[in-house]
Amino acid sequence: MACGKEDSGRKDNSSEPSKSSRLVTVGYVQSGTGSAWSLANVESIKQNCTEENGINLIYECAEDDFDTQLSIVHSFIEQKVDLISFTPIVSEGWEDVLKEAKEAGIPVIIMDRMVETGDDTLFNCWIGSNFLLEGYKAADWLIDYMKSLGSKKDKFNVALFQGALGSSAEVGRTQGVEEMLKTAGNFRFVYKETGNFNRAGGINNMEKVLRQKLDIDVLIAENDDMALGAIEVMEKNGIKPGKDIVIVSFDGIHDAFQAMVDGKINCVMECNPLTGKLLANAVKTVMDGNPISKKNYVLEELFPADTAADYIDNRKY
Ligand code: GZL
Repeated sequence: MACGKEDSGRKDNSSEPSKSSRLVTVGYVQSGTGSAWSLANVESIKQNCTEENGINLIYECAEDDFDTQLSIVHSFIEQKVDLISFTPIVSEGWEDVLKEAKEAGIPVIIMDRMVETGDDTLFNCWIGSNFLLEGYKAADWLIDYMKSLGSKKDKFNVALFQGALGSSAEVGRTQGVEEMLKTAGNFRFVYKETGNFNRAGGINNMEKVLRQKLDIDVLIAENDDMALGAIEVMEKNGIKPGKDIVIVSFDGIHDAFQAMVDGKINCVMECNPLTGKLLANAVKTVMDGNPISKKNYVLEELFPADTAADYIDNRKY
């Protein structure tokens, strides 16, 4: 199928078959693949954005480099793809390239993380998670859990391992947990650093916490890969994860559920990566010129450790 402008379904085509019934060329660029979550997300997109579903997918990965991601989106515009989609590494800095796509008449679907452009006409729709709510839910659970331990401490020391700084996932989770725990009054953040959503980041930060001889009651890791890295370091140093240090994490990958079953993580806030079908459906809707909500939130739940055994066998990532 030509992916030229005239074939991209943006004209009135009432007399022709639905454009979405013909192959649509979609340029998709993933932020990176450094976490199990992102690998599951890529798999879901590749499994659903297929020719059987009317899509010719051009898949690229920016490997967590924002300039690379921008240049890949520019290349999609030059290739005159029918539609552009991406998971923005960071929220800022998207105005120019999105204006270029708009001027080229190429629709844009943003996945997972959000962009901050101040002009939501620069994209057709967004499908992803409510990261602020994720942070609130995780913190809310933690407040009750620490109360249930009956500790005599008036303040709990918290280490926060943040995700990729400036990503809406990191911004939302950080804001959510900080607001809730500061309001609760009996938590203080004694360590706060990014671990870039990867296992090495969890290892490096936990080693730094130990070098600084910080007395930590709680670790909040903004994704499971960092939590699992931290657990590795804790166990090497005779610290019992989930007991000596309460651990709350985000994503809900299988290994995190196993860690909860093993008593090493106390609670996981799910962040659903299985959005490939939602993207494929949104492509059809947009290319047919049908209305679509600007923001589409995926469903996700909070999993305290005592529920993990009931769910682990059904986890899909
Ligand atoms: C959140 C997603 C985050 C995950 C990390 O939707 O952008 O990026 O929480 C991933 O695991 O690296």
